[in-house]
Amino acid sequence: MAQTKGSANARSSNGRRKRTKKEEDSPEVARLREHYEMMVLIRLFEEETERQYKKAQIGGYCHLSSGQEATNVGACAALLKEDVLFTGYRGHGFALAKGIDPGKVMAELFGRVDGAAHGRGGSMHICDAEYNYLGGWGIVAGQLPLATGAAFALSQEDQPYAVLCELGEGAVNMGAWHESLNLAGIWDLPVVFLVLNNIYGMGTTVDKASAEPEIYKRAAAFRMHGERVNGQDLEEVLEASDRLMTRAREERKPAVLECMTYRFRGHSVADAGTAYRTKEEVFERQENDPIPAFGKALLERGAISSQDELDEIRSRAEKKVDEAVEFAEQSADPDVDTLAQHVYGDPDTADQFARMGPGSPYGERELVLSSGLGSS
Ligand SMILES: Cc1ncc(C[n+]2csc(CCOP(=O)(O)OP(=O)(O)O)c2C)c(N)n1
Repeated sequence: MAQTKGSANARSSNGRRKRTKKEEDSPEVARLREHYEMMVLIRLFEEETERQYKKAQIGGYCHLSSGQEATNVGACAALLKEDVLFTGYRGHGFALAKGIDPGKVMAELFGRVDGAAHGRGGSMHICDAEYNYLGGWGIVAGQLPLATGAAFALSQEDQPYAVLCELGEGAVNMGAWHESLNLAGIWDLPVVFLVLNNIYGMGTTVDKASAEPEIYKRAAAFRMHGERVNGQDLEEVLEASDRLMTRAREERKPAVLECMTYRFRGHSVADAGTAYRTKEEVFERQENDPIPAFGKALLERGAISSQDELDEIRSRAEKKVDEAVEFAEQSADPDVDTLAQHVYGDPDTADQFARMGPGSPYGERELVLSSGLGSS
C-alpha cells in the first residue's frame, strides 16, 4: 500500500498540522484511522477479557494478543472477505480484525449460545464461517494442514481467493509445518503462512528452540518466498501481507511472512510472564508499543487532527467493549441437549459415526451432562 503523505503545512493553535480537506476525504487516510481504531479496540477488548477471566466469566485457557495488534490488523486488512483465515489459539484480535462483531467474540469467550462458534469453541477455538474465519486451533501447528487443505480446495475449484494461516514461531518445529509447506510448495497453493515471532513459545526463546531462529529463511527449504517485517509497524505488515496475498491469489504462489512482534502479557492469562524474562525487558518493549506509535505517526501526518480525536477513538472503542460484555452476559448458555451435535459430522454422514454416538458400542454410555443435570 502506498504511504499516505501529508500535503499541507497549515498549523492549528496547538502547533499540530491541521488535516486538509484532501486528506480528510482520502479513503486511504480514512482506512488508516480505521486500522488505528481497530488496534485500540483489540487492546481494550483484551484488557477486559483478562478482567472477565479473573472474574471466572471465561473458562479454559485464554491467550491475549496485547502488543501484537499491528500484526492482527495489518494482516487482516489485506484480506478479502472471501479469503480464508486460520490461526492458532491467540486469536481474539484476529477474529475482531476479520470483522466479527465484538459481542459475538466476547460471547464465545463466555461460552454462550450467541458466540461466534455458538459457545462451543471458547477462547482458543473461535470460528465464524460467515467471515471465513475457520478457527482458532489449540493444537500447536494443527491449523497448518487444515489451511493447506483449504488452499488446495480453492485451487481445485479455481477460486480467485487465498488462505492466510497464522502461527507462532514455536509451531515451526512441528512436523505439520514441514508437511504443509512441502505440499503448498509442490502444488503451488494460494496460502501465506504468517509467522508471529513474539520470541517466546511459552517460556522458551526462539533461539533456544530453533536451529534456524530467523524463521523466514526456512521458506527456502521449500523453494518458497520468505520475508521478515517489523510486526510492530502496521503499515509494514499491511504492505507485505497485501503484496503476498495478491501474489497468492493471482499467481498461486505460497509464501512465509515473518512478523517480529512481542506479547506484553504472559503466555496465557494464568502466566504472569515474568519467570523467563525480566521486567526491564517487558518495560523496554512497552516503550515501543505499536498503538501509541501509530497514533503519533497519524497525528504527525495530519491523518488524525488532535489529541481530542485520539480520545474520541478510545471512547468509541471502550463503548464497544462495554456493549460486547453486556451482549455476552445476556446470552444464554447452550442447551446441554445439543452437546453432541456437530461432533460426528452432518446428518448425511451420521451413519458412518453411529457406533460412536451416545449409548452406542464405542460411544459414551449416556450423554452425561444431558441426563445427569438436576436429576440427583
Ligand atoms: C501439539 C502441542 N504441543 C504442545 C502444546 C502446548 N503449548 C501450547 S502453546 C505452546 C507454545 C507455542 O508457542 P508459539 O507457537 O510461539 O505461539 P505463541 O504462544 O507465542 O503465540 C505450547 C508448547 C500444544 N498446545 N500443542
